[in-house]
Amino acid sequence: MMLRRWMAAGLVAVATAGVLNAVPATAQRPYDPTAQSLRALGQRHGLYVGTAVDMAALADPAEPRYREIVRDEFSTVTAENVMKWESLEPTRGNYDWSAADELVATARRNGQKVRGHVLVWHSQLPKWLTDGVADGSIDNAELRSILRRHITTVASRYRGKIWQWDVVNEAVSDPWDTPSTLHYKGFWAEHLGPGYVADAFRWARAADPTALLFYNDYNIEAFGSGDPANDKTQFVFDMVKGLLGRGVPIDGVGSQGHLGTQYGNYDTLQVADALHRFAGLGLSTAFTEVDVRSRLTDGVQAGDSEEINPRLQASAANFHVLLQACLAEPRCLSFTVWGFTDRHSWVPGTFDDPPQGLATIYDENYQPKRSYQLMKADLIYAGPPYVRTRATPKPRR
Ligand code: 9MR
Repeated sequence: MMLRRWMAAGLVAVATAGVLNAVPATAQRPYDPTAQSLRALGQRHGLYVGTAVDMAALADPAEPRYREIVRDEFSTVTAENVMKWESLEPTRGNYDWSAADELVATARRNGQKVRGHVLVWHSQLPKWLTDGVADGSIDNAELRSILRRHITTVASRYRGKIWQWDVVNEAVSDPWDTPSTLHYKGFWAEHLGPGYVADAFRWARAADPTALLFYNDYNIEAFGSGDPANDKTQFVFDMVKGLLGRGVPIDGVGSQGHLGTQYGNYDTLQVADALHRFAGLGLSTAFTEVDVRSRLTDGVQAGDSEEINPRLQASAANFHVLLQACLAEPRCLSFTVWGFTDRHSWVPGTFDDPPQGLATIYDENYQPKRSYQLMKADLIYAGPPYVRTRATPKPRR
C-alpha cells in the first residue's frame, strides 16, 4: 500500500517535471522556475530564445559576462554583422570566413541554433560592389550573376548549419520614403527589379535544402489600414502570398521588432493577429531583432528615477507584448533580441540626435532589467490550451 502510494507520487512528480521540462524538484533543491534561464523556460514551449551576437564583445577577454550570458540564456544566435556581405567578401573574390565560422563554432559548442543573417540586403554591401555599379563597370546582368554567386557561396558553405536564413532583408519601403506609396526599395530593386526577391529564395534553396528560408523586415509587427499602399504589413503579406502562389521556396517571415517607447506601438492581440495571418499562409514566423529603445532625456541622463522608471516599464511592456503574441502562435519559432545588454547595443550609435538607448534586457553592468523579468514571467506563466508547443516545419521545396 505504502509502496503503491509512493510510486503514484513518483509518477506524478515525473509527469510534472516532464510537463515543465525541468529538473525535478528534490528535497535539497525545490524547482524554482524563476531561477531558470530564458532558454530553459523557452524549451517548455519548444520556443527558441535568441540574441544577436557582437563578435568583438564575444572575443573580448575583459567581457566574460558577455560570453556567459550568450551561452546560458539563449538557445539560438544571430551574427549581428559578420555574415553580411561587406564582412564576408571585403575585396572581390576573397572571402573572409573567420568571424562567421567562429560564430557557428561557438553556437555548436553552446548547443545553439543559428539564424543566418543576411544573404541579400541593400545595406553593408562591399565597396567594390557598390562602386562598380556606380561607375558602370558592373552592369545589371553581371550584378545579377554576382548576387547569385554570393548567395550560392554563402548558403553552401553553411549548408546544414543554419536553422533559419534571412534570405532577403528589408526589401519594402516605409511611408516616410519617397514616393510614400509603398514599393520595393533600395539597391537591388533599383538595379534588378522586384524579381530579385524570388530569385534569391530559389538560389538559397538550391544551395541549402535544409534551412528555413525567411523574409525579414521591420515595422511589420501588426496590420494597419489593410491598404498595401500604406500598410507595410499588408504589403509584405501580399508579397509573400504571391511568392508562395508562384511556388517560391519561402518558409517564414521574420518580424524584426525594433520598437521605441516614444511611439504608440501595439497590444498583444494585434500582434498575435498578424502572426496568425502569416501562419494562415502556411508560413513560420519569428521575432528576429527585438529591442525597445527610449529617448535619453536630460532627466534620464541625470539619473532622475521619475524619468527613467516609466521608460524601463514601457520597454518591458513592449518586450512582453511581442513575446506573448509569439507564444500564442505555434508557428512562431523563435524570439531573438538584437543584443541583450545596453553595453553592446546598436541603438546609441545610431540614434544620437536626440540620443536614445536603454533598448535591451540587461543594463550596461549586465544586471537584468524589468524587461528580462517580464520575459521570464511570460515564459513561466504560459501553457495549454492557448500556448502550445511549437510546430516543426519542413523546408519548402
Ligand atoms: O546592429 C547592426 C549594427 O551594428 C550595424 O552598424 C547596422 C548597419 O546598418 O546594422 C545593424 O543591424 C541591423 C540589421 O542587420 C538589420 N535590421 C536593422 C538592424 C539595426 O540597424
